[in-house]
Amino acid sequence: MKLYPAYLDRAAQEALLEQIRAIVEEAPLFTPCMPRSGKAFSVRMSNCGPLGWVSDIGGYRYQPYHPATQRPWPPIPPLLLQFWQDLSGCDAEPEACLINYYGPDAKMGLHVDSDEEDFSAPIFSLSLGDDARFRLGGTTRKDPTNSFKLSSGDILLLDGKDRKAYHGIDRIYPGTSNLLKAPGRINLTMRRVKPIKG
Ligand code: MD3
Ligand code: FE
Repeated sequence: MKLYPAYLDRAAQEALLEQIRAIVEEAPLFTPCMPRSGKAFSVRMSNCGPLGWVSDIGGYRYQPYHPATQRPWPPIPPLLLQFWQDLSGCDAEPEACLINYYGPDAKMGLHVDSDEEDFSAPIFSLSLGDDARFRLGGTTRKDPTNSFKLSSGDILLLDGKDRKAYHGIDRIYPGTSNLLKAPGRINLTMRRVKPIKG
């Protein structure tokens, strides 16, 4: 894991946020639910890029279109792809950028990201808005965990053994940032989905 605290200054955060606002106008936030049980997530989501991650009663998967509008996801902003190029050490581009929106009470339980077909590329995470408590464990649920705060403008790269580690968001600290118009947090997570050829 590599943490780049405050990688984006305030001006860059504001510029990126404007681009994310345009994306969620085209591809509105939806409320995913758990496979089988149908229990709603507290986090709302959208995506950009050729593939987007969705979860509904039928399962978790990547698909090229929005589950409600059926339209293709908007492209990943060039600024984000530039950050990926500068930091990821991966020549291939990510196909998916998941946009997670946390209201003040939202959280995300411990899980592993395992719906991708490629695990050699790192996962790239960028935080905007209120601080969050992030928890990272090992490759089994029983492994000990560490937690630390993620703040607006921070970038986190998950590579090596952390790529398949359990992780989650315990809570949001509402009112710790004034970047968004209301309390809450946005996390952008770029992933390589398809195997890298060559
Ligand atoms: C550690 N999102 O969307 S980002 C997710 O802040 C997700 O919204 C959290 O977990 C969020 O799946 C955490 C940081 C992150 C992303 C992927 C990871 C940490 C990770 C994959 C493996 C290990
Ligand atoms: Fe995850």
